[in-house]
Order: sequence, then structure tokens, then C-alpha cells
Amino acid sequence: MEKCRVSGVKKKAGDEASNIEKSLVIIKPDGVKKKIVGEIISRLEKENFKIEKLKMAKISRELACKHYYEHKDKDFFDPLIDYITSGPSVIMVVSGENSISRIRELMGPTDSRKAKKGTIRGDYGVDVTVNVIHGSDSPESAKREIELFFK
Ligand code: DAT
Ligand code: MG
Repeated sequence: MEKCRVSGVKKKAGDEASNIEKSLVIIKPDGVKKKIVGEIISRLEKENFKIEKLKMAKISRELACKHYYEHKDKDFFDPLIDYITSGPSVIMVVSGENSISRIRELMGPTDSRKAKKGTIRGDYGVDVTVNVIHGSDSPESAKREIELFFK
């Protein structure tokens, strides 16, 4: 029997290797208080991201300290922990093509005052602490954060 010939098979559009990533996204207490949970989820879904897991919880100080461990020696650490534990947050696992960098683009930079209109922080954030949303910054931190919040 003649062997299958694969050499002449043309690549179809959409055959490019995809890079589906998971990201941990937190709508922080100010986002919940401002009633923009639906708006933020809608922005994510319009960009074709999938909400894989979702829960609402007041983050404990212990969990907040683990989550922001990299900042433990910074002078803003205590106010950051006070703020993130000040009320309920919405915590999600969001997946999609290059989700980590693309979600961070939708978020805008850490300091909301420097974020452009049209980004989530630019439209709804107040400053560098009260900045509406968290999104993982690398595949390694996404894995660590997802295990922390959804173990
Ligand atoms: P991001 O949330 O954009 O990933 P980050 O990981 O550097 O930023 O910092 C985590 C959080 O810590 C950030 O959302 C708010 C707070 N933070 C960071 N830098 C700060 C600063 N210079 N002053 C006050 N809070 C800061
Ligand atoms: Mg970060």
C-alpha cells in the first residue's frame, strides 16, 4: 500500500501554533464596590477570553501576604494588604490566547493615574494602590497564584 504523503499538505489558516495561557485575575475590593464586576468580565469576554473559574471572597490577610510575597519588604506592603483585604474581591481563572500579556494590556499600568482611557485602570482606577484589578504577570506567577487561590 502506498504510504501517506504529508509533505505536500498545505497549512490552513488558523493552523498556527496557539499559546493558550491561564491567568489569575482579581477584581479588587474597589472594583466590587464600584459595581463594575460585570463591565470587567464583559471586557474580558469581548476579547474572547474564557472565564474558567470564578468565586467571590474576602481575601484573608494570610492569603494576601502569600499572594504579594514579592513585595513584603516594600514600604507599601502594609497598606496594600489592608486594601486587598478590605472587602470582597472577585477571583477568576481566565484562559485564552496569550492571555497573560493581553489581559495586562487591557488592565493598563499599575499606577491608574498613568493608565490610558480605554484601559480598565485608566477608566476606573484611582491611583497605584486602588487600581481595580490584578492579572498574573508571567506563566510562573499564574501557576503559583492559581494554586494559591483555587487549591
Ligand atoms: P501589578 O498589580 O500591575 O502587577 P505589581 O505586581 O508591581 O503591579 O504590584 C502589586 C500591587 O502592589 C499593585 O497592584 C499595587 C501595589 N503597588 C505596586 N507598586 C506600588 C507603589 N510604588 N506604591 C504603592 N503601591 C504599589
Ligand atoms: Mg503584579
